[in-house]
Amino acid sequence: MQKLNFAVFGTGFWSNYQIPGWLELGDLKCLAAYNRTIEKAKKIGEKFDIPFIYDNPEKLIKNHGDLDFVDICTNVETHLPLTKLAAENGLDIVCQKPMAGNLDDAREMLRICNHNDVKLFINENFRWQTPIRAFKKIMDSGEIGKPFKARISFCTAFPVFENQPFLKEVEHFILADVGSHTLDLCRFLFGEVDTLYCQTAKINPTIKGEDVASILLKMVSGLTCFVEMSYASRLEKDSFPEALILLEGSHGSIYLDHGYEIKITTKKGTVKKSVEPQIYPWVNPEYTIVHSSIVDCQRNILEGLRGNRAETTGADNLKTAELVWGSYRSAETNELVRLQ
Ligand code: 89V
Repeated sequence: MQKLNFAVFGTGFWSNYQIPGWLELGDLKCLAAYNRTIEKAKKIGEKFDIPFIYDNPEKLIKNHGDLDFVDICTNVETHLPLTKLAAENGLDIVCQKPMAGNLDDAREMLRICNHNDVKLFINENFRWQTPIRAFKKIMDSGEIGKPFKARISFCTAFPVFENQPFLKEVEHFILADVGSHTLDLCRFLFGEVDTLYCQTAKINPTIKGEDVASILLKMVSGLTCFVEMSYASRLEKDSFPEALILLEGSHGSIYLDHGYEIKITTKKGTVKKSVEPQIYPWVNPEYTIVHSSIVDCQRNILEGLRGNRAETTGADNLKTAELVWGSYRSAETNELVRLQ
């Protein structure tokens, strides 16, 4: 297998997990890292033995004609300009979620990549979590009959701003940051969306954006799905960073509970299965399931980079972005938004 060389753009919190995720897959070399604050890039360079460090992305690309792709994990407003830079230089792109800071930018990223004939993938990892893959398998087995109703919850009081302080300043917070994941889960499990209605709230007075969102979706299949997310929820058991999912079907239900436990209930009773993720030594224990799923997501993207099918392409993730920005529109206008 041909070894692929890549550069990482952005050496903040997520690069500590994105880079070792790639290195788990073998046949990959991180040649260079860029960050606008060079000291941060140097730190990550030392940690992961990256030979070339830059505070100028143009220079990085100019100096490294041997790159195969770039992994963009900078703040969201730079996703479009960095995608443009990489695409115009013929490099394939892997970009952190949310894809862009608005729908026009997301569409433009896709257009630029198509125009320059380079591949674009979004590092959307929640759908790669081991319990969620197991959940889908059980659903697809038909054991609970025809699904008609679901609920996806990501409600927590986890102090997310300690690791990602910039999230305090963003105008669009929870729908963009967490909704990108939960709405993508909805599409992954239940297919495309017909209509949605959303309400948001800001509970934490020290942040700029919304920290609570409730969305009711009607899927093309007819199933209704309630998606709720909150960083203002002080609950008996904090489930961060797990998404809890309940699905009801004509013959029973499936519940993905805290601690990676799946409960299948039919007329015969309830069967419990524990679906633990693989734990890598470099994961942050507060984010285990999310960081572990990075490897499976990147393995699939690597397939895509090598010319095979991958799930979280730019074109696919644009549909998730349409749900995120459709939810903002619904909350703003207090109206139902039609997707199809
Ligand atoms: O993946 C993310 O963007 C993180 C979360 C904690 C939701 O996993 O913000």
